[in-house]
Amino acid sequence: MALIDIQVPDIGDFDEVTVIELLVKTGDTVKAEQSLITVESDKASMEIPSSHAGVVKEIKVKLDDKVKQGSVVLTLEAAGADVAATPAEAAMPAAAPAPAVQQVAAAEASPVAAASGPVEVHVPDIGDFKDVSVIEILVKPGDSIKAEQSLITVESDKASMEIPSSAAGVLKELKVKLGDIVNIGDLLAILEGTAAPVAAAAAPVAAAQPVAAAAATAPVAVAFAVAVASVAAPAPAAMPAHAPTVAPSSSLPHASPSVRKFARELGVPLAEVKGTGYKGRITPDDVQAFTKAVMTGAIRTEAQVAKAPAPAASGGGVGLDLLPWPKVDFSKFGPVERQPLSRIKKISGANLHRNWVMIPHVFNHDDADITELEAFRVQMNKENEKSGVKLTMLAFLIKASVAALKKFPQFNASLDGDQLVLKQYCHVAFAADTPNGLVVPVIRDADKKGVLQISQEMGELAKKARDGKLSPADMQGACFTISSLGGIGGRYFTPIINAPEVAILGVCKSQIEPVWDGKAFQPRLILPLSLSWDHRVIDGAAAARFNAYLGQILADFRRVLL
Ligand code: CAO
Repeated sequence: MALIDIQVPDIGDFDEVTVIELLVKTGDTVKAEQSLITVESDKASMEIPSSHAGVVKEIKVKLDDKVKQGSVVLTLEAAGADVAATPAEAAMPAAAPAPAVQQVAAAEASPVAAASGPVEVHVPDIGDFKDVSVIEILVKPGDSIKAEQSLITVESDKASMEIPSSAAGVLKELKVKLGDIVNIGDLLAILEGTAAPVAAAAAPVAAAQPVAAAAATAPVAVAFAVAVASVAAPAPAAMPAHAPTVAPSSSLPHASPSVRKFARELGVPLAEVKGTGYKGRITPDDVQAFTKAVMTGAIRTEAQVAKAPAPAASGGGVGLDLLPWPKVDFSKFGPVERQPLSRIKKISGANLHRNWVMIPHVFNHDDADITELEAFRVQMNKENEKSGVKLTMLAFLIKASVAALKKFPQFNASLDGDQLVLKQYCHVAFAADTPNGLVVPVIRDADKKGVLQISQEMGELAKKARDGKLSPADMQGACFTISSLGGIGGRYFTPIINAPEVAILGVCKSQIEPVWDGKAFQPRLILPLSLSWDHRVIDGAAAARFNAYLGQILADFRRVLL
């Protein structure tokens, strides 16, 4: 093991850059090429990689330090073989002279550049970098552009940089879009030139002028960004030979290239992320926290807000315009334990939430007299005790619902845009409570099955549900759902419609109640029914008729035959 100093390699034209992020800490094991710190100038940020693999012994820089080529970043305890193979000095070669010409973007040398007509702006020399992607567009057609104003941001895997305009004028046309891959000389934009290109750009820099010389006369902020990422490569030429102007304030959020990449992979709009890092820089944790907040609905991205209808409070529409979800540290009030939601709960929760928010639910409550039906069920179960199949009240309810669905076809339907899809089949689902959450298996073609067969299939499906063995096919295609809490208790409740169905029947515990028969109160077994229905499809009168009909069938099942 040998201790070696990892130094800042050639960073092009830059004298000094600021350390804005420490990406490793003492004791960390780093790989060769792993980024150690992020440095930043006014127009670019880049990560400084390690030239060796090893363990970080001591970090020699801190946030806000100014560093330049040769500054020691940290001391590394490197493996012997690594040291021998790539001595520190060799791994980060000093700046080689610029490999070739200090190139000027094609248009800058072109005669049109000085005219007041259209001016082409090309990607200037971006050093050794090829195929960098456009990650931000900073201007739009119609904008008045100053010379040197940044037009786009491009990014390689370790550096991001802004590409400035070589001329002033009004932006007529942008020739690149987000995600495009660009290289030196590519046409970026067309300006309606109102002024000559900046002086330095107008005069092409002499061929074979070394970077150092160019830097002395025309340092460009982005130059260093491309210089360091490639350890083995010779130092690249500087960026465009524009004379330096006061850098326009960048609208770019402060984040290192790796954080930008991370955000892009997740689709996070960095401009909306609040940075908690040093001087407001966006850290990977900030991106993660933002993603979590959007996913939990605590915040909405600007794009989501733009898509949503105007908030009701502003009188413009019906957007929910909700407050963020309260963030409470419950442990302040007493001990707590956190449990992750089960997969089923997460999936069903998201579906229930959508259905609750998107469907205008209305609820009808009614009672069915099931005195005779229950007596029949109990009698049948006694007679068929040995068959192994128990007739359940829920199976009768499914059969009764089928009859009601046939009589009121708009209940056996789904909305598809502005069309109602009326189904000619009749699959009925039932909610089943399982240790992992609620699932909704389906009895297919319930209209073609007897109550006994429905009972048997329900038993099998309920067991599969409890064992977590339901297949997606077991839970698809339902026309109508029944949620029975009858075995548990309660009077009425308001179940959430299982979209894209248009109604759901909730059933609670039956009990003996005194019912007036015109002469006296009679003890009758009364089953409470709760029907939730989608008011976009069903009217209140139809819902009341559906419930009443259901009640009649349950009171006298012979009606099913009619
Ligand atoms: N009133 C009174 N008692 C009832 C009843 C009712 N409406 N329905 C069932 N029961 C009684 C039965 O008679 C049976 O009693 P015994 O054990 O004494 O015979 C007991 O409750 C269990 O009934 P069951 O075996 O017929 O089961 P079930 O059909 O009621 O329920 C299933 C099956 C899978 C639906 C149930 O296990 C379940 O998961 N229910 C919860 C559904 C749920 O969570 N819904 C809420 C979703 S939110 O929309």
